Amino acid sequence: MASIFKAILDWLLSLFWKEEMELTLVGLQNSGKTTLVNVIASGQFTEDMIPTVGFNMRKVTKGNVTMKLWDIGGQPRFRSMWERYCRGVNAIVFVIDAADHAKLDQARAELWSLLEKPQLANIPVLVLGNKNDLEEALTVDQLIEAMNLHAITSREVACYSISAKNQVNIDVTLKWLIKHSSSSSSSALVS
Ligand SMILES: Nc1nc2c(ncn2[C@@H]2O[C@H](COP(=O)(O)OP(=O)(O)OP(=O)(O)O)[C@@H](O)[C@H]2O)c(=O)[nH]1
Ligand SMILES: [Mg+2]
Repeated sequence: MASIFKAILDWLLSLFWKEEMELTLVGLQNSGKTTLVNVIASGQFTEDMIPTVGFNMRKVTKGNVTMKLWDIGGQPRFRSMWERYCRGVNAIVFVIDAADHAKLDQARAELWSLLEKPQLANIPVLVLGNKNDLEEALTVDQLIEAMNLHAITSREVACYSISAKNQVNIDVTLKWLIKHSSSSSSSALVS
């Protein structure tokens, strides 16, 4: 009986308290963007991902928040699209393969080039160092250093070390994202 009551209450609350947010995932190819979207949507890791051609859009509902997730291909030929898909979103999620040391410089250059676009000024950025299940993955502090995140002062930025594969820190990632479904929040760099 109590559970029926709670279900009705939840349903009533959801009628009055519904939020929608739009997020864009960018980052170099093979960093794990599509894998992460799948994990968020289904709670399951899917091993054999094919590189994204162009973009995918997924709508996911978590509690009372509906997230529209734009997952953009990371290969060089798709990077000119990144800015367009980042315009007007609640947050930009920049995914990095934290274990691929050879691509870190390129990841930093692409991140900074994106953040310099005037149209994207002030949009909060969440930098995710993915694949922390791999031994060679950078720690969150190393990633903050490598991406020079402390130099970002004009917008909100946070950085987490995650594993889409082992579902590590997906909860804090979602929490941060949902917090940014309204533009009223403010917080400093999280490490
Ligand atoms: N070890 C490990 N592998 C991962 C993780 N997340 C993704 N991968 C693997 O990394 C590869 C690339 O994943 P994708 O999700 O296709 O990467 P993407 O960023 O969408 O790539 P593009 O669509 O080309 O931009 C796949 O083989 C995934 O299984 C992780 O947390 N740990
Ligand atoms: Mg992809």
